[in-house]
Amino acid sequence: MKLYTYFRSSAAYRVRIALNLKGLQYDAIPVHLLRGGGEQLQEQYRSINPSGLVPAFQDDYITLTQSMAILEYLEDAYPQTPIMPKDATERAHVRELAQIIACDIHPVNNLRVLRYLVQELGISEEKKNEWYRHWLVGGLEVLEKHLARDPAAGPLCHGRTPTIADCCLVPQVFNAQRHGIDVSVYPNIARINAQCVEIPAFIAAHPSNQPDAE
Ligand SMILES: N[C@@H](CCC(=O)N[C@@H](CS)C(=O)NCC(=O)O)C(=O)O
Repeated sequence: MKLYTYFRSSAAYRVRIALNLKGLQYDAIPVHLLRGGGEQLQEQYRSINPSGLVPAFQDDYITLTQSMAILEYLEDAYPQTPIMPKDATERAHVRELAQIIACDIHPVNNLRVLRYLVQELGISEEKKNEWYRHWLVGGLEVLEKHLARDPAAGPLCHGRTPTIADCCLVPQVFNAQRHGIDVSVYPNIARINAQCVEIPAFIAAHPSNQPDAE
């Protein structure tokens, strides 16, 4: 198995957590998002992932992009240590939580979007940071409301064992903290994150523990 990854990429971080939870060994192939204008945009990497984003994942004869598709593939192909509940309604619910992050928060704050705002639309660094904060804080507020009203939310997003929702939450909180956003104002998010970051699979997936960490 190969994972094309960047230590600080939150989408790759999701996949690293899932691989670790399932005890799967993989080769980490670093793709530097900033060096030389971005290795993710070079032809060599685009032949693997045409969208020029990390992660990309290879297993036997399959090449997959999109972190959420990779997480679901891992769950289907390697059912040991499940990261999804079995029940259909619970599964849908876990996907709902994960997608608040992966579909509603993350894409509008991606590097290429922020670059476009500054380089093509001429937005100042200050306005760019305001944009980032606006979508992140708004999304965390929504996620917090879901977790607060959900009887299935336990020590983790759904009960006691990590799911794909936790695989998404922890990297997003890492990003928020890196940008100086205080997540303690979201008690459920803060509590779940605090539990997760003690789990060895999450620790090993942390950006600072990656071979390409700077
Ligand atoms: N929907 C994709 C998003 C992947 C993505 O946005 N990756 C970011 C890093 S977290 C990236 O490669 N950014 C590089 C860029 O924007 O040029 C997924 O979930 O895999």
